[in-house]
Amino acid sequence: MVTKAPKGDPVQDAPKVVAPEHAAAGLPAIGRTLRVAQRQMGVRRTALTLLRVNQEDGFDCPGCAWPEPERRHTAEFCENGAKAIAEEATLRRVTPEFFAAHPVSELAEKSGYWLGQQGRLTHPMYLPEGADHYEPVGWERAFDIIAEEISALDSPDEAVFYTSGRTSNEAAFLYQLFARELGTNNLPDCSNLCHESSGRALTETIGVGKGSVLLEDLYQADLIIVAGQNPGTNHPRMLSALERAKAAGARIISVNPLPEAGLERFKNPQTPQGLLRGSPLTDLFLQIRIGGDQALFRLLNKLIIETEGAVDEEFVRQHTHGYEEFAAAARAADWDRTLAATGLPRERIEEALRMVLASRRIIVCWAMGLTQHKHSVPTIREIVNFLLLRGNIGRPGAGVCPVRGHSNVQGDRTMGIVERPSPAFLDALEKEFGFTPPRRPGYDVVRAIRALRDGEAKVFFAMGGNFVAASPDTEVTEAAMRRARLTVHVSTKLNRSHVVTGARALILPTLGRTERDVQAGGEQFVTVEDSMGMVHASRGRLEPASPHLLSEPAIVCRLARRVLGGRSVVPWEEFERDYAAIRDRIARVIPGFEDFNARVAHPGKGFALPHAPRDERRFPTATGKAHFTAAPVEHPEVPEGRLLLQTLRSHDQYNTTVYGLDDRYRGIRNGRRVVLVNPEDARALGVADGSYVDLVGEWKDGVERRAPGFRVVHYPTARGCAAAYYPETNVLVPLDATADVSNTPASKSVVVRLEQSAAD
Ligand SMILES: Nc1nc2c(c(=O)[nH]1)N[C@H]1C(S)=C(S)[C@@H](COP(=O)(O)OP(=O)(O)OC[C@H]3O[C@@H](n4cnc5c(=O)[nH]c(N)nc54)[C@H](O)[C@@H]3O)O[C@H]1N2
Ligand SMILES: Nc1nc2c(c(=O)[nH]1)N[C@H]1C(S)=C(S)[C@@H](COP(=O)(O)OP(=O)(O)OC[C@H]3O[C@@H](n4cnc5c(=O)[nH]c(N)nc54)[C@H](O)[C@@H]3O)O[C@H]1N2
Ligand SMILES: [Mo]
Repeated sequence: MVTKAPKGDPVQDAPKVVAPEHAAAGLPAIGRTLRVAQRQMGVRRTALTLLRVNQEDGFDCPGCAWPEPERRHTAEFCENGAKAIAEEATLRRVTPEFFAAHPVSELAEKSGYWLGQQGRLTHPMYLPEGADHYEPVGWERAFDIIAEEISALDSPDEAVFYTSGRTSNEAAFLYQLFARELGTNNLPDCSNLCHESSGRALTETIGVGKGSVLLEDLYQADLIIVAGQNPGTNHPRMLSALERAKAAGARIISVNPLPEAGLERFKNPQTPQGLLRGSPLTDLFLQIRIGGDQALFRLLNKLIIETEGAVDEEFVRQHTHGYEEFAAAARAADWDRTLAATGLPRERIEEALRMVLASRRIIVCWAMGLTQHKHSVPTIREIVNFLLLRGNIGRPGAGVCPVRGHSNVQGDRTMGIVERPSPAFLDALEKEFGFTPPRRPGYDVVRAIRALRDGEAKVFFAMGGNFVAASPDTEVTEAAMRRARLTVHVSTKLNRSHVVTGARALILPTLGRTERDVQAGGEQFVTVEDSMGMVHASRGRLEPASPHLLSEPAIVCRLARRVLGGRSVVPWEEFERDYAAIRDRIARVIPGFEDFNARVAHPGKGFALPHAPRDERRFPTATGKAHFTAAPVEHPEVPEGRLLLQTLRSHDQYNTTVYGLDDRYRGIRNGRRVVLVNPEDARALGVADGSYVDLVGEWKDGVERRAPGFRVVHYPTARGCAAAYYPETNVLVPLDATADVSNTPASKSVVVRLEQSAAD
């Protein structure tokens, strides 16, 4: 057994392990917040910036998509929101001199953490074919290069336009408008890697692919189930909402293979008593095996159906379709198979059932723990079945709550960033602008990678994000990217996608959320939509990181003018001048945005987008009713001697942006190459705590995927399961291992074996 770290980045490969914490937030979080922020921004800028987060006249936190409460605190942000802001408002800079000093071949050897730590991008940069150094380039020349490569394509479908979820509504609307006027629906986005499974399952069953609850509903719920989500790290402000819900009488069940600190106890830094004592949040912890959720909810559904008077028959009769077929499938659910699939003791499920039956109003919240499996779509449909049975959709205090990731990922979809747009949306675009948008479906993320790999796509353009690091099957994805003719990234910070490029590459530096955006028509603001369908304005206040930055809307407008030239029928110049002109068009194209400008004119006064199931118990499906569905129950099969690995986030990262090397709540310090393994499994496999292993992925294609040099940490995860951080483990997720229907990479269920790391 090797007990020493293998050679590698000495900073990153020296993890230390202490006991995990059992409570989230509290005073240490405040202290840490300020220290982290001051390191990047200095004291004065820290105070100025953090006080503007999520305030009525300030900017929307670029962290997560959790909504802001009506009554706001002066400090309406959290430790991790502050890290996201510090990362953007940092005083460090990546200048042309930096690129002159560091060839791309050298940068490609650096960790993502190192790249991100270098600071904000200040100039448009160009990597000519065959060159090893990025060089500064003027904006006009940059757009010429893109136009040159796009006009050399045989079809607009050879270009791919990716979006990450920080892009504002205004920029997103323009971006899809440009792609469609060019003639393609190739608009993959981070949703394809994220909540696509939720969108697909919900659209099919309730007719709207978004959550059906508002913040107020949480405070009225009797029971909140949080499944496959780690809010203490990824949506910390949700803990305040859960605390308030509990104070109003709600009970909470958490369903997770890991005991996550935030769900155990929450020390609210905004109330004195919270700081002192902290409140326990979870009433019942179901430590489920990875991928066991569909089986769990199916059995609960059977038990509800078999309980006299438990089904809301009136609701089922009036508002739903497919009950009989579903009920027959549910009755066939079997205790033994469920216990095997979930790894749960029978008493725990019985306790959960008692809590369900005692609750009139139930909300189910979830995130990536449910969406990134082969059977994610049927799992989420089963949750819909569960809620429909007792009439828990379309009444206060009840409903579905997929907790979205990026701060505007939901808004981007609303604006038409989607590779399979609805005919109604395309009709509205056509009517408003007078060109004929393409009707062929475009590529999602996985299909875009295949197209690049196979030489069918040649230009890759990204509005934000870090496509190469966020996508699965790192080696395949990087090779695909290198085959492109041109790769372009509109970015704020340096990342891996800038150094694994096509033959030519461009980096287009842009303004962040925190920064002042001044155009010919004056100072601008943008709008965003949170996880609960609330739309509001966001206005940056800081001086831009460099005078050479353009805003995202300005970049799209200039790109469109240059690429489309005289054949465009869209007034790009007017849109760049004044974003109100963009909002006027959004108001005419997208339902729910009527009087858009008037409704966001008053600071802090956002508005809720309509949601038929929530507002009127109306289900815009094919039958006009909510659909029960009866998919066969699945769960991942794990061969003897193997573990089921989930790839997840540490407390010190934002997706591929690594803020630091600690995962405080889980007791991991100074390192990210760790694999959490249940001590019993570790003993059975003969891997000692502190030893080093390679994670070797096993999949049906027979290709061996290897992530070398992970320190084993004995950790109380569910039996048979393991956990390690993304993106270091993306190399293990096969491109073709995706969720049925949604095509989302199954990055929470990777079968691996642990191999001793080679001694050095
Ligand atoms: N600070 C910070 N905030 C973020 C992000 C970030 O990286 N950092 N990312 C943002 C984005 S884009 C997103 S999508 C969200 C992600 O938010 P989360 O979904 O909370 O993120 P993950 O770290 O992937 O955590 C997945 C959780 O699901 C559990 N889980 C894994 N497999 C299963 C399963 O089969 N069943 C069940 N029941 N649970 C399971 C894991 O143990 C873990 O608690 O957060 C957003 N907010
Ligand atoms: N194995 C595994 N893979 C996963 C996941 C997982 O759980 N496991 N999660 C998936 C999920 S849920 C998601 S959402 C994706 C995330 O995928 P992406 O959204 O593509 O990745 P991010 O890491 O969020 O992107 C970070 C980059 O965005 C740029 N950026 C930041 N702010 C701005 C801005 O305001 N404007 C612009 N133009 N650029 C900006 C910066 O340059 C930064 O380097 O990853 C997915 N990949
Ligand atoms: Mo996400």
